[in-house]
Amino acid sequence: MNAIIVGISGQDGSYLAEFLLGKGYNVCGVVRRSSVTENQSYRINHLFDNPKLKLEYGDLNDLSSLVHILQKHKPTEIYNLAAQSHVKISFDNPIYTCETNAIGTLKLLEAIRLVDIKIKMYQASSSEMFGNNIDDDGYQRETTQMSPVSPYGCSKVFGYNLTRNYRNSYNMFISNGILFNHESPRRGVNFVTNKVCKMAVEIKKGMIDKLPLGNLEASRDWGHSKDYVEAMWLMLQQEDPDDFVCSTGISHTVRDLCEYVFNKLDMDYKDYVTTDEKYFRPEELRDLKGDCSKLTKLGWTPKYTFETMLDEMVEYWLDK
Ligand code: NAP
Ligand code: G4F
Repeated sequence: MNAIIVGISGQDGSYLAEFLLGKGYNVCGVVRRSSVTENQSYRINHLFDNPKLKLEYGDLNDLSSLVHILQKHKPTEIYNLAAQSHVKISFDNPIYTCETNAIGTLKLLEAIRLVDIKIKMYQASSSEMFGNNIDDDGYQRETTQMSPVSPYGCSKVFGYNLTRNYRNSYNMFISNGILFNHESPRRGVNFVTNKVCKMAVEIKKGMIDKLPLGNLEASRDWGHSKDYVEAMWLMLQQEDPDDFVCSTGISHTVRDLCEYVFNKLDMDYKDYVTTDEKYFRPEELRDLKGDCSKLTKLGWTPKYTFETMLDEMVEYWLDK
């Protein structure tokens, strides 16, 4: 039970590390060199006393670092969570996004092929890959056609296709989790849920006056990261590798999100939320709603609802 998490310092990486350590795994986290290490590790500082956790410097863009880490830690499972994960920023930095998310994934696949082809791999694929395609019943699922509408979505389709190609060509155990949006108090504050929770609390405390947002009508299927990392692990415990959608099946607009969070703080979002062109994307993904029935057949069910997740996030910022 040796797991490597590439991207351990991110939202999902930190919850997955907690989950795997709780199951008795030896966990090696791959972190990038940063000039401000304390900022980089704030999500995982509380795990540092655990002797089963080790960190290694490495980068998805550096094949030699990946090969050395795999040779040293001899993992049975690898979770590839590393990415430039912000959709809007992928329009500003498309080449970096594709080099990391697409070619970086290829480098990890090659490292596994070079070191030990029997290592199981989880690939963090995304509902962003579907773009604006929706099945007739209003859902996206494993069979829905993929037509991404952002450099990020394109990079993830590359990673998804390549992992399937390696699975079929070399008989490797690689599963894609096609995860819909998932959030938590550990979510980056430039993603819309945590931005709204943090800034609504700041308005409540009199620290700021307004909350500028982009498209309020976009709708997303929002779940909790803690629930979704359990699904990642479950996918690697199956007899055979496969691809699975992970979602709640319920979607809300950004406007609904604002209404819920501001109501919770006894405020009316209409008094504070403004729109600013700079938060709109050149091409927008309008609606996401996932059908995760294939995954629920493995026994997965989310514990959080949209409301309990936002309650936790608002409480976090109130405490802070
Ligand atoms: P996140 O918080 O942005 O974390 C991304 C992680 O990747 C961080 O640890 C980051 O390290 C690391 N990273 C970035 N570039 C790297 C590189 N070149 N080499 C090594 N590590 C690198 O993202 P998340 O929300 O946890 O998401 C995890 C994965 O799931 C990502 O691949 C994301 O695209 C995918 N995904 C997320 C969602 C979602 O709603 N959260 C949905 C579908 C798919 P630093 O701390 O050094 O930046
Ligand atoms: O929170 P977001 O930035 O997440 P987005 O773009 O859906 O991407 C997230 O989910 C994907 C899964 O589908 C992941 F693969 C990806 O890594 C990431 O985790 O934006 C959500 C929606 C968008 O429609 C955006 O246009 O909120 C809208 N929005 C409106 N105002 C805003 C804002 N988004 C951000 N980040 N900031 C705003 O001010």
